[in-house]
Amino acid sequence: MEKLIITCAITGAEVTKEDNSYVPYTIDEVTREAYEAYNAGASIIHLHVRNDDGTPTQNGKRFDEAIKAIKERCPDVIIQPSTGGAVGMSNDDRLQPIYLNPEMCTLDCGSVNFGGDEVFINSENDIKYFAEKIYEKGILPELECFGKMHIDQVLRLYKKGFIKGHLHFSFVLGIPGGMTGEERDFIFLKESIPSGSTYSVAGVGRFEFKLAELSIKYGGHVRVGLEDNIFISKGVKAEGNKALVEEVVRIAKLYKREIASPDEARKILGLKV
Ligand code: KMH
Ligand code: ZN
Repeated sequence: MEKLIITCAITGAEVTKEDNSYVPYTIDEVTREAYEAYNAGASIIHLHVRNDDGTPTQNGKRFDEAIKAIKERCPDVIIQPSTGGAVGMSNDDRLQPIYLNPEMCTLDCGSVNFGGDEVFINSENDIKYFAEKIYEKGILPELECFGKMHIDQVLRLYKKGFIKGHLHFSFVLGIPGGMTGEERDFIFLKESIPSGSTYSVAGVGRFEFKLAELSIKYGGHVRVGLEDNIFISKGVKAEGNKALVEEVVRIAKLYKREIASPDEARKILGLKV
């Protein structure tokens, strides 16, 4: 089986220090969390940035500062900035980090309810617009799918040439309003993608480790991190992103699945080494 790519989503846009005091806001905090996750086994850092007060931002300068600081401590790590940002941000605001020429970024492949009044909007035309800008820069998008219909959307856009090259999916399951993360959901999704493509699974909340284990078992890849889940076990808060990555490494050992270094992850994803 291919080595396991672990992505760590260190901060996101929604969780706060009130939820878990390790959620990083400042550049120093973001760098600490990325460094510790990398040392624990993460080869990709899924990156959102915040202002020092914790509010989410897609400001290009803030991303630049964060990426430079992370690269100084972990020079070979793959940085995957979010183009999702936070609910309600404009498309051009969300796209700011791609102008820093990262190797990867996210491409959200459909709309989804985010609980309460929040709707994360990604219309078909939005996806085409993001894809055009992302491929123009030669960036590999991680295709974030919150349910089966988003995979179908990707396949339609692939046929029409709007999405191209290697298909690397991320199944994000367990969002309130999105698809749940039961085993049957995971199996349905992994069997719905074309052969030759790769996938990673991000289980939100209680689904995080259950889905990580399934993906490890079936040859997929895994995303964990405080963006998705703040607990290491029921009712016990994780002491940072490092603890979440270490738990994935522990499960991977049980299945004799080796962990990919950043360069090994690049090879699996078809990125330049
Ligand atoms: N924060 C969510 C609204 C992504 O990074 O591309 C969107 C999100 C997806 O986190
Ligand atoms: Zn994100």
